[in-house]
Formats: sequence, structure tokens, C-alpha cells
Amino acid sequence: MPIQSCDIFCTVVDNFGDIGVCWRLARQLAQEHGHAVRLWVDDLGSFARLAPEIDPARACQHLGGVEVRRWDPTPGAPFDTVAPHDLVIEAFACHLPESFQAAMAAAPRPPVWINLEYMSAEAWVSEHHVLSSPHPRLPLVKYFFFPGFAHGTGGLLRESMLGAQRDAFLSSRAAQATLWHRLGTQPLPNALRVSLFAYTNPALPALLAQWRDGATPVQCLVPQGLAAQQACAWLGASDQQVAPGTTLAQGNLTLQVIPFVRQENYDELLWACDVNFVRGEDSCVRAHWAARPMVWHIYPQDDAAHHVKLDAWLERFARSGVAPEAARAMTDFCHAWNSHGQAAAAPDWAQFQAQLPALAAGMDRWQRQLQHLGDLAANLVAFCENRVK
Ligand code: TRH
Repeated sequence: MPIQSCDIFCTVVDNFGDIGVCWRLARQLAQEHGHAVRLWVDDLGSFARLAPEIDPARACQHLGGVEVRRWDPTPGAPFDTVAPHDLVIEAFACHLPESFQAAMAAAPRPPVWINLEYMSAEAWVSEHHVLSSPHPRLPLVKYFFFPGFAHGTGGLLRESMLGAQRDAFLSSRAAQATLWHRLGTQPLPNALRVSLFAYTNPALPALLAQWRDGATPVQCLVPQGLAAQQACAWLGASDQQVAPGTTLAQGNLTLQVIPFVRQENYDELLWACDVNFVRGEDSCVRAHWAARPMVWHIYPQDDAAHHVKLDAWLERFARSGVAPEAARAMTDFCHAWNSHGQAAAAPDWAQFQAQLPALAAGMDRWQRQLQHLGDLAANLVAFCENRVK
């Protein structure tokens, strides 16, 4: 039976990935699947960085066809009495309010309950995807839904119009000019354009030095935030200078701090660059669809679990048909960027740069393969509709 409505619960652990994934999924379910979507978010301030129309002071508001509600995930905190929608998604194992769980169990047709997990390229994901877990007390079943890079996973979020939007942007000088106007700068002629979205990174100074001293001019666009602070400090700027509009040039490196753009416009930045440094989860997925050489700063976890995840992802790329030397350059560079393996190894930009054409071809091939997994939102809807009696 069709699913017509959905509740998504999101808690912002840190940074922007939790709300970034939930907001993207919410919009897609509303706009492409026609669902009535209610997105529950605990931190509207973080949300407003991705969607500036969001007013952190308002407990209930509408944006992009989505009803946005503030909630307090603290156990025992009061929660609005609402009838649950057909589909209930708890993002990244956040805990649903007890009263809402009781309302789900009491509904004439209990909703399909999904725990949307974090993305991973590891092999075990296919075995755990859509496993079920009965509630210990209530007559409810929760399903674990995993984004992933292989058949048997939920695939990756990808809007149906994304490819057409990218093609339109790349063939429109006006659209590109609008992006540069928004970024507050212009493309430098003959420079390699790099977007740099990263956490504070011990490997960053060595990379900046290689760009400064290298033979190729590099225009590095760094969104306001952690990496911008670190890079500007390394280039000798004061804290006050770490603001959009700052340009710092040394040798062949021109580093420009750009504004953190709204989420819909972030793709355009990736499309406009020759190489994209991304981090976390959502920006990493977007860099795949941009089909440009990319470098992933994976979200650090305890016990170096993120290094296992990074290697699983690198191995999948290496098996996608990319030239072996390009895969090796990608692996070496991502290892150095994530202090993995030979921890002291500095990133070797020259090795990476020499493989840029092969990496571009490889990323394009891989992202086409990944599209065959289907888009996560559509896969999720199909799974849930099959669960509804
Ligand atoms: O911000 P992230 O590091 O987020 C996360 C969180 O740390 C989370 O707790 C962790 O679990 C997860 O990573 C793995 O990186 P991510 O996931 O890429 O999210 C960033 C979002 O910000 C993404 O939706 C893109 C968006 N964005 C913009 O909207 N505008 C911008 O200018 C930039 C640079 C990003």
C-alpha cells in the first residue's frame, strides 16, 4: 500500500551531517514522493546554516514542502501529542519520545518504523540492511536501513533531477556567474580550482605548502569553518580575517574563504571545482555525484573504526575499473589526509595531481555504477510500501 506521510526525527550530534542528511531526505520525500513530511529537529540553529529561512525561535514552520518541528530528545521531556504518520524514521538511532512510540503502537495501522543508519562501504552492510528488531514491550517492529555502495544496501541519496541540474549548470555561463557572485569571488584563469571542506587536519599545512611551492596555480575555496581557521592561521592571518571575502596568496596558492552556502547551492560549488575535498557523510555523497576527483576527510571515530570504513570505500573505488595507478594515488593521498597507515606520511600532492585525468574518468565511471543501486529515498519508499498491509 502507498505511504503518504512521514515523520523524520533528527538529533544534531555535531557539525552538519545529521541534519544535512535528514533535510535532504525530507525534501525528497515531500517533493518527489508527495509525502506529507514532518521533520523533528532538536537544533534549529545548525539547521539554519543549511537553510537560512529556518527561524530557530519558531517551534513549528514550513519550508520546501516540509513541516519543521523543534523537539527535545531528552528522555522524559514533554512532547506534542500528534498522530504518527505512515512512516517513522529515526535518524542515526536517535531515541523516539516514549509517548510517540506508544501512539505508534496504538495507531489503527502502526507506522513502518525505520532506523536510518550511517553510510558505510563495508561488506557487512549488505548483511545487516533491513534487518528487523521487535520492540521489547510494544507491538512494533523497527527496521535498520543502511545507505551503502553495494547491491543489497539502501544505496545513496540522489535526487532524480540531479544529473540534469548538473548538466544545465555546466552549460550555463549565467548559472556559473551566479555561483561566483554568491561565493563573492571569481575563477582565477589557469588555476586548478579546489573546494576544501574538512575538519581541522594535521596534514593540511603540508598540503598548503605543496600548493604554494608547486608549479600549478591553485585556487583553494574554503568554506568558513574549521579548515578555514586552520588554513588562514597557517598563512599568517588573524582570527578576524577568517571571514568570507578573505583572500590570502602565497606563491602559487590563492586561498579564499567563501560563505557557507545553502545546501541546494553546495552542489554547484562541487560542480564548479576540479577537485573536491569533502568530509563526514552528506558532502562525501555529493562529491560522488559531482564526478570529479575527490578526497574524503572521514568523520573520526573511537578505536580508528573510521580507518576501516575509509579502506572499504577506497577498495570499492579501486575495484570500479579505475586505472590502478590512479587508485593507488587516491589511496595514498586519502591515507595521509586521514593520518592512516604510515601516520607520519605527508600527503603527496604531486602524485595525486599526476593522476587527476584518470581520477576524473574513474569517479565518473564509479558514480554511474552507483546510480544503478537506485536512490536511497526511492529504495526506502519501496521497502516501506511492501511492509504495509
Ligand atoms: O558536517 P559534517 O562533518 O557532518 C557529520 C557530523 O559530524 C555527524 O555527526 C557525523 O555523524 C557525520 O558527519 C558522519 O559533514 P557532512 O556530513 O558532509 O555534512 C555537511 C553538510 O553541510 C552537508 O549537507 C552539506 C552541507 N553544506 C552546505 O549546505 N553548505 C556548505 O557551504 C557546505 C560546505 C556544506
